[in-house]
Amino acid sequence: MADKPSDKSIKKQVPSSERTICEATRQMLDKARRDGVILDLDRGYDMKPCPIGVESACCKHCYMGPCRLNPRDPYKKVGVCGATIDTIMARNFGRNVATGSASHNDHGRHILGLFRNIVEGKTRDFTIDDTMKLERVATSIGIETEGREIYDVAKELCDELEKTFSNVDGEMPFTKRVPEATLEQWRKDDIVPRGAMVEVMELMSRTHIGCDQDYNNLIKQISRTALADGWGGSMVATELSDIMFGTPSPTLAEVNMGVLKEDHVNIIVHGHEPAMFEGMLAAVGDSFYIEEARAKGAKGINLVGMCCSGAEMMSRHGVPHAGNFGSTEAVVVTGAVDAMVVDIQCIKQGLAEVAKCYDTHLITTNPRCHIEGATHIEFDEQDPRTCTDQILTKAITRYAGRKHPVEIPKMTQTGVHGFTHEYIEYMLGGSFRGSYTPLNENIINGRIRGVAGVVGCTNPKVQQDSVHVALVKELIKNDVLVLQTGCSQIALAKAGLLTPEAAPLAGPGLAEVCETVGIPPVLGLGSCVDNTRILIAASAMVEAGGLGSSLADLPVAGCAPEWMSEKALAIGQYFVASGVYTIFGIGFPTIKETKFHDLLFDGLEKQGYGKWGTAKDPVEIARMMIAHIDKKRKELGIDKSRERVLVDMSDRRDIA
Ligand code: SF4
Ligand code: MSK
Repeated sequence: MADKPSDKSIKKQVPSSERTICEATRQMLDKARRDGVILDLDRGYDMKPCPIGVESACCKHCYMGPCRLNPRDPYKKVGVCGATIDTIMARNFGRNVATGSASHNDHGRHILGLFRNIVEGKTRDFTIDDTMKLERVATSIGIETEGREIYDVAKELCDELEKTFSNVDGEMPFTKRVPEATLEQWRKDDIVPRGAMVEVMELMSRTHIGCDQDYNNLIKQISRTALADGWGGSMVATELSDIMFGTPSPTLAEVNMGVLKEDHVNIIVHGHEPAMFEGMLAAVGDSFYIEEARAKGAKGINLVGMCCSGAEMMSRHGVPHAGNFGSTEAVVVTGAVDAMVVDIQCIKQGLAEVAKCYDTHLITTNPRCHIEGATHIEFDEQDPRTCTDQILTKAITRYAGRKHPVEIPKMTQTGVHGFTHEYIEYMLGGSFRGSYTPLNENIINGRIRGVAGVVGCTNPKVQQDSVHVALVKELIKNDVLVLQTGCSQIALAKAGLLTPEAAPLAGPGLAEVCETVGIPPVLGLGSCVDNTRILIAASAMVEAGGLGSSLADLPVAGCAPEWMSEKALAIGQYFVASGVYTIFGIGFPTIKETKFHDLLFDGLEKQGYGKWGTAKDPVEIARMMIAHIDKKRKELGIDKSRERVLVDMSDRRDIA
């Protein structure tokens, strides 16, 4: 029996099946309740958020306040300083975006630091894995590669990408990948990101009391800071991780809690940066520790991932995945987790309490993320084994002395993961004529209605995974090809939609393409930082021709139906500023019929950008996304082609 947490309790509880559609998580929630352990899924139901905060109608940017405005009559009152509801909402939104952008840029800067250490020969435990990708990325930002030594190119790439963070003027290196018409619009409005540090700094400065108090002006710096994430730090993180650890290609992987093994030492890695996980992957193959584990009665050491670094390692190496953000506390309740090892972002502090209840080692490894009550063993990329060896020793010792009965939900789903923008190009065009033209042609001829990015977190405000799954089913049924990342991808993988066998769930046109090419109707592209793969794929669609000249012309839409983080808001804003209609479920931190809300949900589109949308019901969200895709098809003059639905043999040959 688990040790009960001391004086914590919850007032309201509903049947576990109402908290999640993930059967494994539901089983563990029931067990936690029996064990007297409180999980986030119950805390989330019990918590009643402040209604003023939910609508972003409060300000605590100075201590003349905090000031609360009336969300039902937002123009009746202003803050002590005179700030209006539009200023207050814009500043709050701006600071959310600044934090999200800072998180991804901090991640990207750290990845760049590792890359520099490799280039300068300061670390021997990591290397350059994908030289072809290195050359491709270097070429994309104008670095000459012909006839040069690979480390010479890498050094120049490193110096160039450093500007992503340190530039104080000019344009970020990866903006060279933005379609010309989109980039011109950014130049016209003076929102091309310069360097991430200056963008975040300026946004924080402009949101100080008594500074930028016109939401129309603030939105420009908000967009610039968000673009510094998508076309900056996040893109650096994804591209350099591919270069160092290998560019993913489709691979079969197992998902869900059944990947844990009762007779093995189980180690879960959860977080966002791949370096520590790569270090663990190398260490668990060490015969010394395998023998140690066997000497303690285990059959071996089982390394699995969770959340986004799990999604990344699954895409790249096929490492099994135990579940998304909504299951990270629940998985500990199995009693089978000997160590949960974490790095940065989306790691609930509640894990410390749950881990204590089941004697699981919760181990923090990153100097930027300690957790009170966890053991900190710092991971040093120049000496990874000092950290990973201690983790292995602790996990093996915990296995040998397991005190709690083990109950592992016997559920796994096998799916195809590891799609990239490079692979989409290859799979549709073949190795000799790799191109996005076949994708565009299938959109133009109407077999594929459009493309949707469905991404983001899970949030205990709604039944875990339910909105993701219902939304994606509705989209593919209507011939919309779905690209996925992050915790959303794991939700759909658990629901069995990341297999080619899911093609019959798609509409007739999309199903034809999937069956001919041999792909699922839902393509998993990795972690939340890998949303940049969607940006690059969309840019390639513009370049391939026939679908307009800017990203805003494409028949595409995005959604984060169960979002919860500030990173999600930064991602949403970089998609909107790039030209994409982006819908958030759960709710949105603005008040309807205010000027700032109208700007985000309508005005930006009139200026030539994308726009925000919000709805809670998955079918309603799908309807909004499809209506937007159809609107773009009409503007492109390709709306008539969808009238042809029958596909004959010659059509089939054309699909591939
Ligand atoms: Fe109130 Fe203005 Fe201070 Fe905000 S900045 S807390 S609205 S006085
Ligand atoms: S981990 S930001 S819950 S996707 Fe990237 Fe998942 Fe959202 Fe965190």
